Amino acid sequence: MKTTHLLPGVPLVESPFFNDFAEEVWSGEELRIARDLNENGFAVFNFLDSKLIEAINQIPSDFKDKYDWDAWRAEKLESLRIQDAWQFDSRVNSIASNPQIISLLTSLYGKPAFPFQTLNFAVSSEQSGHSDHVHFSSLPERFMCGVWVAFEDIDENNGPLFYYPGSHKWPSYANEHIGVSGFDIGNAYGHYSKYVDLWEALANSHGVQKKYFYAKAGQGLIWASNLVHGGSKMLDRSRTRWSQVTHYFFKGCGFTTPVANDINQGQIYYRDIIDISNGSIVKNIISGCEVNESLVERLMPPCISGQNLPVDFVASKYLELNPDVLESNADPESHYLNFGKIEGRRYK
Ligand SMILES: O=C(O)CCC(=O)C(=O)O
Repeated sequence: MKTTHLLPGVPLVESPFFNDFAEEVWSGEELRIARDLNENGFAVFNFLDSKLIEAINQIPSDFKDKYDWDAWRAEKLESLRIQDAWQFDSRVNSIASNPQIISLLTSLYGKPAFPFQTLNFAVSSEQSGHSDHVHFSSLPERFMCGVWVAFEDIDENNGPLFYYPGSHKWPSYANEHIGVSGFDIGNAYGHYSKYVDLWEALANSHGVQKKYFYAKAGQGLIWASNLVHGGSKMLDRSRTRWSQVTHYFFKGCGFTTPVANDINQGQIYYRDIIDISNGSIVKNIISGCEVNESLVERLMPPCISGQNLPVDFVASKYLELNPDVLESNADPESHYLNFGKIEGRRYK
């Protein structure tokens, strides 16, 4: 019996029936990638893009003055990254919108893939182990993935990407599991560290060893939305670790930020999401039915929407300290509350 149609709300690569249909659906390199994603939650591949060599050779020199190296060297800044450089750099956009990657992801997940966010790193993010699921997720869940590509060779000294193989199979825990209600979210946004503790404890309890990706320039890695991964410390701070990550969603889903949701109390923050490849807004659609407009981009809780900004927060200073936010034309206050606060960005 064909089983592919039984769970349209589960990505094909994460289907419980994966082994029944994998060889019928994919072959060759696609089958190898599908198997790696299914078993380990990540797959390594050679990223072939006409603009990649150009990006590898030119982005470091073109972008280097956009980062605050002094603050980073003084350890006042956790990382050096530019969010959504696709808006002003065609090479970043071309890597994000690579047609082979979009078609590969579409085939692996069974819904049309589209890129919605880029991050260009000059050094490792030094982010602790995390699942992207809490930052941006789909409804139904798991229709999200990251595609990371190295712009230079990476070893243990310049902050390799790390991951816990198989962690994508753990439940995708959300606020209701860690005992956080809409009330807690509305009063403080300090619960993110509970997730970090949880992921670390899960890795210990499952006895899963952290693995490192010592990538060569031009190698890419796809990670599943719930794979616990992060960026290692830059042991040699005189070096760089140029890389780009693009996050993808899939059409025919809702797009949300679970860390701000209290689903059981009807608090779900659906987002307007832009398809980088053509600049259009992708509708929130669940099981073929469009999510009511009045639910999309509703106000976030006070701590996220602006009322609980730190008293000494000055928008112009935040933009000065975070040039990538300035470049992206994002609203500084909502950027800080939605991302900067969790990421530990400087505002003074
Ligand atoms: O490149 C890195 O250091 C990690 C990036 C990452 O974890 C992410 O974008 O979710």
